[in-house]
Amino acid sequence: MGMNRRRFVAATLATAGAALVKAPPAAAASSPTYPPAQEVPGAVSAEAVAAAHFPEDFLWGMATAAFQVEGAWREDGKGESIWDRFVHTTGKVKGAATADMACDSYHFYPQDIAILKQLNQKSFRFSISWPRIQPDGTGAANQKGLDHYSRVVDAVLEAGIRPFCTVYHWDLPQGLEDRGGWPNRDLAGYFADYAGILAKHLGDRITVWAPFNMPWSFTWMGYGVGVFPPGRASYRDFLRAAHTVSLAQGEAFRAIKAASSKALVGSAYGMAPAYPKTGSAEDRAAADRYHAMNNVYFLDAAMYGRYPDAFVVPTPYELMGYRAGDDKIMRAPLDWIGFHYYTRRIVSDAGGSAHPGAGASFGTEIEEDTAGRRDPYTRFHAAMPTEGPLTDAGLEIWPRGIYDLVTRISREYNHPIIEITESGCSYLDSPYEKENGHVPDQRRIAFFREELAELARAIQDGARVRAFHAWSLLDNFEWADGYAERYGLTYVDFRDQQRTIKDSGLWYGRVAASNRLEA
Ligand code: IFM
Repeated sequence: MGMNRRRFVAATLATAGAALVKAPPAAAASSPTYPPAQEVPGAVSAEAVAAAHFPEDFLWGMATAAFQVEGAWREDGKGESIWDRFVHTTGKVKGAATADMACDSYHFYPQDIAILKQLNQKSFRFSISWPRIQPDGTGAANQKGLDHYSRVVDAVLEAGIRPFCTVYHWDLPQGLEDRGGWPNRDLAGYFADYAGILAKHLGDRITVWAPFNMPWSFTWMGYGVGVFPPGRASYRDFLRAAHTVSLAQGEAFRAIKAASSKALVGSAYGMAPAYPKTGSAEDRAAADRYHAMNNVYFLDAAMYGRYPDAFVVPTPYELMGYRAGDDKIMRAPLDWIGFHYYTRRIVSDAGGSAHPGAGASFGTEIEEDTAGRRDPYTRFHAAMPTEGPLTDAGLEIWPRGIYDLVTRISREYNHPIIEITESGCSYLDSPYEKENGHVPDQRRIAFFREELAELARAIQDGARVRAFHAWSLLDNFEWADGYAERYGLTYVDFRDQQRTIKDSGLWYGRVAASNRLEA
């Protein structure tokens, strides 16, 4: 009975999906006004925006992640993930929110892909839920899970869009956490098995793969600080988890390539350009340690088979569980380098103290730095400045940051092909009756316009950036913040799943069609 109903819902959506997208009429009255760009510190001039343009074959895209959008948390044989366990534990997530339904994209994917098509998108970065494929994290694949993603990939290709698969975006099968989680190095092998299954079944159609989304964030927030599942707060566990992930990245790279000769494997790292607080040698060295630990730790593990100089002590190999020969396992010369940009950091040396003082966490993009938690190994203090305007999530907007980050990675890694795998901002604008139901999110348009002007400048200066993915296609489940943040270029009414493309989405669609920002 339940199954019949589900089939009915899916079939109905496949044919009539578009009807659920409320297409707002042309923009009516203007949205709230904001100070002219020139008056905002860090803002990019109107002339620079007007001059910016992108290459003809630039891949405009949008990104999502399975746990944040799919819902259907125990459908078709899916197992429990650590995030399912976390959201079902009282007191962990704002508003007591769960992702049991989220955007229900498990059923609504045809409609979501139709939005991508309508907005002229060329690339769709999505993730696959490991517990849909292997409910406990090991063993035989669940055919229904594979079939689901096979249908998604077909629909993406049918829309003329490149499917970009993130293999892991944080939803570890709970069964593997029960075996010790990422600090257990056996997970590297299990992860490679899982990645190999995906490449074997989907690698005829997916050619672009990133093994991990933001490996520093989920190992640090989950094992070093404990604000994400599994909620541990131990520096040793963090180092061990990070090392297993480096091994897993290398193993998965080879497993994917072995199963699919077309595979091009890269990354989806979280990065923030780090500026030293003062010109002192100490602060400059601290900013370099930040860059090594938070930006390129996993990148160097892949490219060179070694970790960068992130520590003020000799690299703590024993603590991380490093074994002879691990350099060869970690090494995986990526075909391209992908990273996100949201905001920047000002970094200073934390001195001899292991406890440099209280800081704050603003979500997944900043390290938790609460008093007593900072480790004695990296000994830097990273703060998010507030010179530029803040988003509703409290992140500072600094368009120039993407220029500095992209040109640095380009320079330091010998001009690789780069993909921006995520960038975006949370604003809570909602459909406005007096503007015919439009979502007038002018601040998001300004955010992207100025940031993209700086990205165009980096390309002009020689960086080989081939893609940009806006986070996110949809408002969705924002981890420990539940539904209190809205990063979407499409508004989702979580009461009835109605999607309304925001003004920023319509604007971004015109940018994708014209390769210019004055769209
Ligand atoms: O929603 C997250 C995403 O899962 C990872 N990168 C940052 C986004 C916004 O916080």
